[in-house]
Amino acid sequence: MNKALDPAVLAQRDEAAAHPHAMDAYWMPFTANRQFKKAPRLLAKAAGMHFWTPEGRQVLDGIAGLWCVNAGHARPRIVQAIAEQAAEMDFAPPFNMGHPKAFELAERLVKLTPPGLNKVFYTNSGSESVETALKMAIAYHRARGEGSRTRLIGRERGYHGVNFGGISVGGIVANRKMFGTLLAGTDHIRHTHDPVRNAFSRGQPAYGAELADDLERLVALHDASTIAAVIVEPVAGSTGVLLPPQGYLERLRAICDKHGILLIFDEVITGFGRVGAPFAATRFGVTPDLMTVAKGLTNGCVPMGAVFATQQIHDVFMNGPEHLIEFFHGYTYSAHPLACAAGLATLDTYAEEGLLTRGAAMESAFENALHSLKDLPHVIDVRNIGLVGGIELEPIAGQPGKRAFDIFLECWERGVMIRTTGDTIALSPPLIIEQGHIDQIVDTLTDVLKKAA
Ligand code: PXG
Repeated sequence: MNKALDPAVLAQRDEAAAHPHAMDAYWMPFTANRQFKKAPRLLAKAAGMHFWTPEGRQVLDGIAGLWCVNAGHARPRIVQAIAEQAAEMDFAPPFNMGHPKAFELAERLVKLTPPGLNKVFYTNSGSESVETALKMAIAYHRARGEGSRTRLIGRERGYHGVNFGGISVGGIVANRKMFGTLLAGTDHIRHTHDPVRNAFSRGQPAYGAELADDLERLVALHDASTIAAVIVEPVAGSTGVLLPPQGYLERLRAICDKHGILLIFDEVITGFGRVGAPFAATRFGVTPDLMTVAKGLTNGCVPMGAVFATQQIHDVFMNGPEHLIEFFHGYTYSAHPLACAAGLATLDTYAEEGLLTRGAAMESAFENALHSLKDLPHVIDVRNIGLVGGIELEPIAGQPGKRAFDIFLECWERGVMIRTTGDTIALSPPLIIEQGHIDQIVDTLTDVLKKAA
């Protein structure tokens, strides 16, 4: 039943619209708070490809919530699994205790991961997955007698969540500059964005594999014996949808192997079907040593993240006295029963509907639609893979980010939710998207870009 038409829901909605809550107390994350509170954009309901505002206005979800609701909103099987789990067992301590669904979910997950990544450590977010992977990398080297390998290498423009480790290896200046000295002993390789050579590439750009050699520069500077790991997003999302140049990830893998450096793929965005395969590692045929995920793991319904590790990394930890904890790390809500139930139901939904590869089937339709924007005013690049797309706009002189933000506001008014980062529009719709939705997104963008010119 469509609850939007349920009289009780409509009455609640009228009530909410008539008496909006005061907005002072809530300090909103990654939001222009003052701008928002002057003209709030409230969401009250979601189903399938859509949100609805409290007044009942329908908005097409062009970004899967926040790159996470991969199977679409309010999928009955997932909703039911969460409700049943809450009633059956709301919480179970994860330290020295377990519950069946935590093990079942891990077994199911490692059937999807690239061969070799067969251990699962649960967290509650992408940021926590990143911290966990970085700690695992340093502790792994120490446990195998190479305690000098503590340095963590990220990449310029990288996004790895907001905790101290993640912003230290991350490369987005606004996320770093306010927070002091960050974690000691990090460094960054160059980013791969090269609009001069690669603008309007379809899929992986042709130029830039050699940028992986920047890791050799850091090895020469710091010596490999001090470097624990390199972390990259196989496709960078938050920084504006940057694809790996052809051959780049393979080269990074080879340099890591040559120097005994662990390779971490941050697949918080790319995991669970976003790039047309279960993981970007699957799609690109490059397997990391550690892989971080979150978001699509539970279809965004209950917070959950995870780190996948190789047998070899795991086994290095398993060598002290058997009654002792092997890895001093974990969270109260690791393997939360509601999250595990949501995760299992999410994997069922993905499998039943073939969603983990649907992005590949829809890729050319999505690609053609996005690239039809190529000649519109101020469009300087279009990038895409699977069901993720980036449309880069020329910034307004002296007002970086403003052009894209205005486009975002206008699309919202016209019933399409997009995401912007700097002057790049990011699209990452639910994987259940149909041609009609693609047309609606691109037609709206076409009108708005023309009007804004
Ligand atoms: N790693 C990557 C690659 C991410 O994209 C995180 C870690 C952190 O995840 P949590 O669950 O702690 O937020 C992310 C998160 C955007 C946007 O619009 C992207 C993210 C979060 C919020 C906004 O680009 N990615």
